[in-house]
Amino acid sequence: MTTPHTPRGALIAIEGLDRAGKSTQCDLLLKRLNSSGIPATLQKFPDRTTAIGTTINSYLTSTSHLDDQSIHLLFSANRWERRDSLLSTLTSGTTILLDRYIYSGIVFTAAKPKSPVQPPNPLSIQWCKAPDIGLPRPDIIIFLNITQEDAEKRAGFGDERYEKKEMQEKVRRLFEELRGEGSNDKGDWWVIDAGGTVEEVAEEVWKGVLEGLRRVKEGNGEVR
Ligand code: T5A
Ligand code: NA
Repeated sequence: MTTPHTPRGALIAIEGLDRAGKSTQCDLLLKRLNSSGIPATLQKFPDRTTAIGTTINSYLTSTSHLDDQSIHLLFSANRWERRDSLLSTLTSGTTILLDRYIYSGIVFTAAKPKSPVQPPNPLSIQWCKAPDIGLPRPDIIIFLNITQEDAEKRAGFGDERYEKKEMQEKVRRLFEELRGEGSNDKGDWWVIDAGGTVEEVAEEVWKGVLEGLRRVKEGNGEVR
């Protein structure tokens, strides 16, 4: 006898440069999914509500200092502390939207200028990826692509530590590098022009989400 089971939810990451409109799109998407009868929830990273997240928040708002390696590991730990809850939510049939995930974690650290006191190549992409190995992999990564010019026009740009032109340009190049790797691998990345109106971007994001849901339906039920 077969037991009826709930198909798992999809794990959908929304990534992009600072001010690309990730949080705006996540909020719209959450409403659209739930009103379409697809149970969904939102998980933002960094999750500033936990003890680790509080430390990350004071670092980002420049009220505290940490060395580059320590803050990198804290960003990762902030994802690990949510791993069990992500997995049980997916298993219960609820789709999860991730407002940033491991990809932001990798590129924002790897984009940092090298300090003369660090050992050789301490912030290589390989080093940056290591602590996140074993976290659930998204079914699709929706990348909101915005020009530096458009990002700077948006409200709030420049408030936090990494919102500087030079840093953002490096982040942009590193994201391109990561996407290049992903293109050999099931086309995980879904790149969207985020320079349009909120509604235009939302329509494109929706297509990416439907693709993510389709992949889960056709998959073997296991989280990747
Ligand atoms: N980080 C993050 C790491 O270094 N390592 C990690 O592991 C992780 C997870 C904070 C920083 O942490 C770094 C990366 C970041 O530098 P955060 O908390 O996600 O990360 O940052 P936030 O400040 O919350 O978000 P962003 O700056 O990235 O902005 P969003 O979410 O991309 O943009 P959003 O939606 O808030 O919109 C920005 C403004 O633009 C308007 C909105 O109304 C808002 O005013 N807007 C639009 N305007 C015109 N047209 C559109 N289509 C628009 N869409 C939005
Ligand atoms: Na945001």
